[in-house]
Amino acid sequence: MNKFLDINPEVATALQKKQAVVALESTIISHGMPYPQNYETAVLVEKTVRENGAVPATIALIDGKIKIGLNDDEIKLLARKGSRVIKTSRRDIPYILSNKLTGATTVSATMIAAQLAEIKIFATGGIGGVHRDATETFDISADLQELAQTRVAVVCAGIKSILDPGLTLEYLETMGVPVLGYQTDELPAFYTRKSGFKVDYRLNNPQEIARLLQIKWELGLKGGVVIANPVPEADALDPDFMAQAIDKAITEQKKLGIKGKESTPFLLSKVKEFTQGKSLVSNIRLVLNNARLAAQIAQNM
Ligand code: PSU
Ligand code: MN
Repeated sequence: MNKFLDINPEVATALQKKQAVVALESTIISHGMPYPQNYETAVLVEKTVRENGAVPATIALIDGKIKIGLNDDEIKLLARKGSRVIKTSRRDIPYILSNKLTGATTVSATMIAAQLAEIKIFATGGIGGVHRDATETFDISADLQELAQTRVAVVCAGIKSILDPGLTLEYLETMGVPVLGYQTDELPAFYTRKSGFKVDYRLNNPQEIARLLQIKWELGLKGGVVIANPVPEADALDPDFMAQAIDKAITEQKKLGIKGKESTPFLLSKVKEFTQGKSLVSNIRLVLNNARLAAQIAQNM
């Protein structure tokens, strides 16, 4: 085992016995939601994974180790510290580990950790992507490069419209990353079930998804797969209402000159503010929905 990994006993046993394990990220806890909803959600997500027959493994960098499976105190610490914890993507990992800092893993860093631990399925809310105006700003999430090279499937609620879904799909196509729709032909847009873009393929059950993943990796094709799971109908928000909130958030971001790794957390918190917290409720529900599907896929691997 990699000497920087610290896998908790429950997860280690499940992996040895080839039981279902679902990786979970921690930037969604520290930077994606406010306290205490972030803590409550992290706990509920783990519970949902368990109820659906898999072992949850929330991942973070703590004391010079990549921790696979956090305990309650560790989750609470990330939740309370929020953005004072370091948002950790691929490029940040060596620095955080060498200085024994606390790092919350984004999709890219969580995928790296999951692959090291041989966990194949990962559930989150939203992945990073190509931002609007990326042709000027070059703001393309490291998550996309990770999906191109790391063998982990990511269950998410599609491409958030703080991003440019069309450009994100083009990028993923270039990088050879399949975008699958779970029981949908249309790419969902996180808070809403529709984006105006098609997924590459529609798959209707967890068994079919597991089979596709096995074939991809048995062939030796590197890289991941995006599994886009639409927010449940009852938790979806009105598209026009969301579009207005997102446009307002992006205008504010530009005005304040917010760039780099601060962009996504800033936009998420502004969207929450401009929707009077409605986006947060929807966000929590869709994450739970993704945890359920990820556990079902993991059981069929
Ligand atoms: N989208 C969300 N919530 C989040 C994130 C994205 O709805 O918490 C986080 C994830 O950790 C994702 C990261 O990997 O933001 C992407 O950041 P960036 O755009 O800076 O690559
Ligand atoms: Mn970025």
